[in-house]
Amino acid sequence: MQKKFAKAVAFLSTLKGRTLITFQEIADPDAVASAIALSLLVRNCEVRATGQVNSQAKAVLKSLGLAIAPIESLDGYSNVLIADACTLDSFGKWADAIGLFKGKVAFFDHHVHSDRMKADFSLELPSISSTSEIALGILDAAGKKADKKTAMFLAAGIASDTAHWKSANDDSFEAMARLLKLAGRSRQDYPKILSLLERPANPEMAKKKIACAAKAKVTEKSGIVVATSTSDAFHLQCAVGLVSLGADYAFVADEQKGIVLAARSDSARKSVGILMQKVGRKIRGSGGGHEKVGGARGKFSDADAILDYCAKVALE
Ligand SMILES: [Mn+2]
Repeated sequence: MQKKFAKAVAFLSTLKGRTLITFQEIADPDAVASAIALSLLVRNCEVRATGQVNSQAKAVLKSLGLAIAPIESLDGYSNVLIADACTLDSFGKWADAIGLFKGKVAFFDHHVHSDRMKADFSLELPSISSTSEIALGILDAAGKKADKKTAMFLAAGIASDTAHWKSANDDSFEAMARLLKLAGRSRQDYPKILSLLERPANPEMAKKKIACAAKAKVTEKSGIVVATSTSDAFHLQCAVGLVSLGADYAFVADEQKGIVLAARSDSARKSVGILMQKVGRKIRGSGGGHEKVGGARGKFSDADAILDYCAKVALE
């Protein structure tokens, strides 16, 4: 791992000209934090958003007195660095421009995906629970200490991406302890992070999650429960909702958008990212994700047939 971080430092030190650092369209605290951390290592760079940041990232930015402007154009940049994403379709309206970008492109990510973008450099570490930990590893390898705000943001990135430690490992706890000391503004940093990440529930999301659960189909084999359903919004939250009701694996499809989102329980064994690579191939698109959540995008006209396929691969 140390060698990989050192390679990333070496790559970053070769960059010439202006550098854009960005992340997925609806960026979470992990994406924004790792982009900000990488910016400490690149001369002449700007962190800009491809779309919006989510409500948690917004809350953290506001509490730290930071703001991130949207990308206006790729003209004038010699390099584009991507934090916490590895596929072009993550970038919404900027997908084509980033795909056609003539300068250097690199990504730093912890997702697994079957359709990774081409890059001049990539650091892909799916065994690490957040890109914030990857960014901290790169800062360490460069001998650069995170300032207080960056440390606080990285701590929020880890807390949010590990879903409050559910997918954490011993390294995550060590990184978190160190970041909280670096943030060091008060002894209240951790409760502050938790309060920023706990955004008020969105009533529209609650309605979609309940409707999705109400029409779910349940399959059980040898004690493993798979729930499948459809929704036209908040797909991932719907899948996570089905898992919170007790499903080991949950898949939520949307025929119109050609997507399937998935989640699994802590006790289920299969990597959702790897399952969704299979599902992505099945729907003539691509898929991937994390150990416990993931998604696939492609084309299908029969959601029931695809959801049956999802249940089959989860149970086989
Ligand atoms: Mn992440």
